[in-house]
Parts: sequence; C-alpha cells; structure tokens
Amino acid sequence: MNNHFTRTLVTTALPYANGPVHLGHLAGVYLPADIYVRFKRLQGEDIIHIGGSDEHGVPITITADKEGISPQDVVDRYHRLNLDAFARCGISFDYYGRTSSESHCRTAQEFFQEINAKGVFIKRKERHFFDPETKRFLSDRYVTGTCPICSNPEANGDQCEQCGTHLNPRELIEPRSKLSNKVPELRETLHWYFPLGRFQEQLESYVNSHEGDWRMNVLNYTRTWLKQGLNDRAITRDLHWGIPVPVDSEEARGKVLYVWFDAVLGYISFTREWAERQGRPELWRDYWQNSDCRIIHFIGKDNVVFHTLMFPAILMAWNERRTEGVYSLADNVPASEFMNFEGRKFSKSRNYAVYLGDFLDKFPADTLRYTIAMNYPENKDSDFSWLDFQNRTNGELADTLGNFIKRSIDFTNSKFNGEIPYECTEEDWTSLGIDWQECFEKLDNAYEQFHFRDAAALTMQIARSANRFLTDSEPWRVLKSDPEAAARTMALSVNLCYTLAIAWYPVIPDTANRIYAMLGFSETLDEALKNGTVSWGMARFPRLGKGHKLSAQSEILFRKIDDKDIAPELEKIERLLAEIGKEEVEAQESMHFKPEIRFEDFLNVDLRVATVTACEKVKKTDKLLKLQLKVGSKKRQVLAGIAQSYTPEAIIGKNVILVANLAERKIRGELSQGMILAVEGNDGKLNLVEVDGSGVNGKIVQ
Ligand code: B3M
Ligand code: ZN
Repeated sequence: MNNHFTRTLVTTALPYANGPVHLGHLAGVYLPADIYVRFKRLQGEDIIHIGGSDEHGVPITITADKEGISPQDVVDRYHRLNLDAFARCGISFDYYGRTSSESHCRTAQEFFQEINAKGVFIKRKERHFFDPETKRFLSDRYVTGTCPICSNPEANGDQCEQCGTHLNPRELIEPRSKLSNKVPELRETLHWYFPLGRFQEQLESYVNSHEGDWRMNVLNYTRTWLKQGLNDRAITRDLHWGIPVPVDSEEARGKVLYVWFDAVLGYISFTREWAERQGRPELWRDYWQNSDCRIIHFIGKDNVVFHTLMFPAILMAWNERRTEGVYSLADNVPASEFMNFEGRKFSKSRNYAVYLGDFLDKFPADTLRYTIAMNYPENKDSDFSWLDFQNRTNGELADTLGNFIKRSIDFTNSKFNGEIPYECTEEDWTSLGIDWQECFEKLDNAYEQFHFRDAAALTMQIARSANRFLTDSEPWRVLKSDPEAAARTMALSVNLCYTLAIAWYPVIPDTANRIYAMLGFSETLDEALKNGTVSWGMARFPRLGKGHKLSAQSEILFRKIDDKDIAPELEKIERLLAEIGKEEVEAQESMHFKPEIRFEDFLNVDLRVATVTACEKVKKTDKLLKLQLKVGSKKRQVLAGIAQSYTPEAIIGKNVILVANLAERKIRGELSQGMILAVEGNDGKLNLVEVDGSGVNGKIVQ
C-alpha cells in the first residue's frame, strides 16, 4: 500500500433493491465500512462513502414477476426501505444512489461505447432458450430443470442449489421455462462478450502487487480464477429491464447490459452525482482519476471476482491508450466472510432472517452495531444469536460502559456541583494503569487493517479499566475523609468519559454523541467533528480542565434487555427451525419413499468398489472434480460435484462406490463415466461413501 494517499473513497456493495437488507448484509459490508469511514473522519481525513441500490438484473424481474408488480415498483419500494433502514442504523453514506438513475445510464453506456469503439468486445451468435408462450428469451435463472450432477428436479439454470454446481441452462435435464412452465426452444441471438483473458497478465500483476495487503480469502478466490485462465464473459442480455445496449442497429434491439457490467460502474456514477450535489461537478475526478486517492471496496465474499477481476478489467479497457481521464484501480477490497443467524445461513426464501428495519423497530441501533462489530466475520464465518446480543448489551454495554458513564456524571453533579473539581496532570492520567501509547497504537492498527472486532474489543477494554478504577477508588467512601482524592477520581473519571465518547464514535456513534452531550458541550459530537473541535488524537490525553461544567442531565445509555424482550424472537426461530426441519425431513423421507422397485431392478444397478488413482479440479468451475478411477482391470473417468468438500489430494487412494453401468455423458465438455456415491451432511458438505478393507477394488457392492 502506498502511504501517500491524501483522499479515500469507500464504496459498499450495492444491494439489489429486491428485498430488505438483513443483519448478514450489515455485518459483512455496511457496518465495517461505516466504522472505517467514521474513524477516518475523526482523524480529519478526506474520505467519502458511496453506496446505493442495484436496481437492474434478473433478481429484480423475478421478484416483480413473483409479486405481480412492475420492476419499477419493486425497486422504488426497496430502495426507500433500505435507505431508511441504513439511516436509522447510523450508516453515514455521503451519497446513496440508484442504478436506475439517468446519469448512471449515461455513465454505463459511455463505458460500453468507449470499450466497443476500441474493438475490445467480441460479438457472438449463439442459441439461447426462448419461451414460445411469453415470447421472451430466458436468461439462466428463468430456466429450471433437473440437475445433471445430483438429479435435483428444481435446479436453476445458473446453479443447482442442492449440490451447488454452477450450471449452464443447457446442461439441465428436461428444462422448463419458469414463466410458462413450457419446454423452451433454442433460438439464435447475438451477444457482446468481454474478453477477460485479454487482460489476464495485467490483472495478474495488479493482484500480485497487493500480495501482503489484501486478505488471504480475497487473494485466494481471485487467484483460483486466474489460475484457471480467464474466459470471455457475456455482458449483454435479452431482458426487458436494464440499461439498453447503446448500439444503433437492429442487432442491439431488446438487449440490455448485463447487470454486473452496469452495477460496478454505479460506484462511479454515484460519485459523480455526489459531486454534482456538492456544487462541484468535477470533484469526482479527484477520487477516481487521481492517484492520490485510495479506493476501497467493502463487499461480501460472494462478490470478490467482480471487484478484483471484472471491474478492474473494465477500467483497464477504458484506460487503454488514454493519457487523460484514466481511472484508478481499487487499493483494497476487504471482502468479508458471512455472518450466520443462530447457527444457520440467512435465507430470504425461507424467511430465516432478521431484517435491519424490523430489528431497529425493537432495539436501538448501537446495541446492534456493537454486537455485530464484536462478531465481524473478518476471516471466518461468524454467528449472530439473540442470547449473545442480550449478554453483550446487558453485560458489556449497560453494566460496564453505561454504568461507568452514569456514575461519573451523577456523582460529579451531586457532590461537585456538576463541575470538574480538579486539574488532571499527565501523571494522574498515566497512573490509571492504561498504557495510552500502546493502547492507541493498537487501536489505530486495528482500524487501519480492518480488524473491527479487535477495535471494538480494545475500546471495551478501556471502559472496563475505567469502570474498575472508579469502583476501586470509592470516591463515595473517601469523600469526607479525603475530598482531594475524591475530586481527583472524579476529574479522571469525567475525562475518561470524554476519551470514551471519542473512542466509541466509530462503532456506536449515537452513544458517543449522548456521552458528549452529558459532558456539557452545546454542539453535538457530529457537529464538533465537522467544525474541527474534536479529533481522534484528543482521546489520548485528559482534555477537560478544572471548572469544566457538565450537563445537569444524565441519562441511562442502555436499557437492559429482558428475557421477555427476546422471547418472541426465540419463539419465531423455533417455529422457523421446526418448519425448516420438517421440510428437510420430508425431503429426506421422500427420498426413502421413491416408488417401489423389484429386486431385479436393484440388481440392474452395478455398484462397484473403485479406487481413486488421480484427481484434479475441473477448470472454470468451483464445484467439480475430475477423478480417475481404477475398477478391477478397467479405468474410468468420473466428474463429481464435490470440490467444495474435498481437495483433489485428499481423495487420491480412497476406495469409493461407483455406479458402474450408468450411461456416460459429457459435463462441461468432459466425459463422465458413472457416478460415485456421497451423502450430504447438515453442514452442506458432501461425504463420500468409502469402503475399508483390502482386496475390495473392483468388487460388486451387494
Ligand atoms: N447487487 C450482488 C449482491 O447484492 C450485487 C452487488 C453489486 S456491487 C456493484 O450480492
Ligand atoms: Zn445438483
């Protein structure tokens, strides 16, 4: 990382405006970004946070079809809902745009035209599924059918949810249109492709230049793609909703830009819209076209390659042969893992989720922000549970932080007339036993390196030390015998309140503002920050001198959460889990109760013990492994959708069970001669059925 940046642009993934954002989104993307941005603002840096709604693509049209309303209605509803929920949660965007805006349409079309004029795109005629009844081409997710890998009868055209395999709709067995349930026809259509491979080398050196500063998960995901060799990606679609392909000819009619091509450019259009609103329309260039600016994309792990390969490649294509108007590439892409909910993945379709707006109807934003910061899924999946939320709110926020602040303010108000009764010296401050130098170095590092869990925990550590100091000093007991000591204790405590107000601002800004108000300042902390009257550095030293007057009012910062407050939530989960459990059991039972077969039918299936002699990943897929098997004197090649559960090395030498007389077929252009047996665990991982014992290879399983 170059340390000479003078400006920072933070972007957050644009949530599809087809549903409300839930706590998982908040944990992975919006809260960490907001914490970072608030920290940098406190440091006095020039930083802006740009986000917005992703309003195009199949996710929107599918929701519209399902709800029987127009795509425009869908995005209007959820844009407003999400914008409002973010505001209530204190996510302080400098601008929150919409990809349906006219200015975004212009930016995206401008990019397409520039790159098209450079002759970068490839045009290709191909055959796609077409619904004869609705007369629409069917993009991947509009086709359903049986998965060729696991036989799930409801696989989507782009991916089978049951086994996770990425599919091409033409691989589905017995494909059907989701619109009419009719068998789709194949029709010829023309599409524009972006040749990612053309930028392979440039992308490799870009990614390599960030070795050591990008997270391992980001480097790994990206490198897996690079290693497999980058393919051409279609960047247009036959869809009635989206940005029209800006080519003035019949061949572009009815076609729109692929949603990912337009969505990433949203970051740029929204920065332009922001600049426009500032009354300085050219200001956006300082952020996008100036190497002084550091660009950081906060995203979830499922969006990595779009931000580390696809978007940079689009910018590289734009930049080609240009000396002016050259765009910078992101300096960092801190992608999060996922936060689960009560031990399970959030699932919108099963309503297994807590939506941000709903949460904030019941509990204050800062209790959520703190709990989530402490469970930030930085490098592994984490979990949100109601009990953890209750414990942290009651034990850490209320009993430790809230209790300390209230006792400090109240005691100073009642016994010292609301005035700081003593002038703290540096020595007093050091005698607290907190190594301030080290403490703030650690905090700075934690924020700089996006370790937000550590940052929140370190800050809570300060509150703990402060609380202990006040309790141990017992000013209420020594007030009579040693008023000077009590005065010193209260002066230090109130100064610790000041430190805590600033130190907590990035994580729990509303609380920080309330503490600041209790300290007797007339401007809010937010205003003080804008006016330059507070800064991060001021948290390190005692700032409030003798005679400083507190506000006469104190307030309880955190109301404790009773069991009865979360009881309805726990009941709801229990109900949902019971439903999900029932569905799963039913799904399993329905497998047990396949139609009866005769014994001879069973004998027709030739199950054999096979030994894996070699194994490798199938290029350009994340799910498939190619296995070479030895079955007695014969050799077989089998493709299996188990790459997420086993590495190729781990599988070599295993004795597995092969369905040896299954008709062979091609998957991804590779021959697959049979199938091997595996069982899915509750964690979603596949477990191969293995056979122990020697001399079993080639034997019939019976
Ligand atoms: N809307 C995907 C998602 O919500 C997509 C992100 C766009 S970021 C430019 O996961
Ligand atoms: Zn499948």
